[in-house]
Amino acid sequence: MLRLLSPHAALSITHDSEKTLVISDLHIGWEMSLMEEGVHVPSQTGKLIERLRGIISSEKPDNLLILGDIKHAVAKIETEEWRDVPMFFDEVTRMVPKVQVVPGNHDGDIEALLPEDVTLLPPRGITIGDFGLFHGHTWPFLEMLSCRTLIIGHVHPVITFRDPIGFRITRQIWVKAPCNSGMLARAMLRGHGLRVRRDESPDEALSRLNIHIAVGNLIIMPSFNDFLGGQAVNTYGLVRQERFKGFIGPVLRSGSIAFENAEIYLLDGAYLGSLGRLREIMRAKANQS
Ligand SMILES: [Mn+2]
Repeated sequence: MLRLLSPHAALSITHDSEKTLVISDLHIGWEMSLMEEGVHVPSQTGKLIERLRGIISSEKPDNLLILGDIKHAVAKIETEEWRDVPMFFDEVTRMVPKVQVVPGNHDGDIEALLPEDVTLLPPRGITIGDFGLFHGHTWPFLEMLSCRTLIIGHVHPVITFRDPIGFRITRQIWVKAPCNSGMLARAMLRGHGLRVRRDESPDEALSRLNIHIAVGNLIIMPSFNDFLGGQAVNTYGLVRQERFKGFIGPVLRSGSIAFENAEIYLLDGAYLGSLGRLREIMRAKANQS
């Protein structure tokens, strides 16, 4: 069973009487990269820890799963990260019995920063019951095609619009999109370097591997660090913007995700409508002005 923990960028999955709290995209050390731009923002790590403490004390999960991008610097470890990442895990491992990390694209060398009691999972993710969870910058395990729902982070989805005065409003969102399982299966088989014979369907190729396709939708999590920038899904869409093409990850790029029919929710749970409808509103406005 999955629950969105509004108003937080967090969800919980209960499976076999174990409750897992899931968050994504902490980007610890992000303030340092702003500093290089000349903007001085004090470390936000303490705030992230306190917010997480609040959620954990009310939800009482057995397990905390962090879906990638713990830290901000991609390949190296910044000075501030050497301090803040261990501090974060030091606090967090005292709040919850088990902590697991799926590495994201920003988590190069993350092992060096993780205490021993934190489990580092493979970048291809983890399956919990009917849910397949991975960061989103790389293909997940092929076996996850048999999960009903895939859950990723990575893109920090937001919605943005202008009010009548012209002020820009940006809010973090949840995206729940239908997924064409056949198309995704074909793309994933290719991504894993497996050939589908011309005379067989992806279903047949996968059933030879004992995998039965069940995937029906994809959830994109908002970033737990609410200070970060995000991708405005209603103005540019997720895949269309050229400079994000490489970034967006193979699953979103596969053409199998029906973004136009995606359901968009604010963090407080309010349903805003389908992404297609929200985009239409944007386009109509643009034509007016
Ligand atoms: Mn990422």
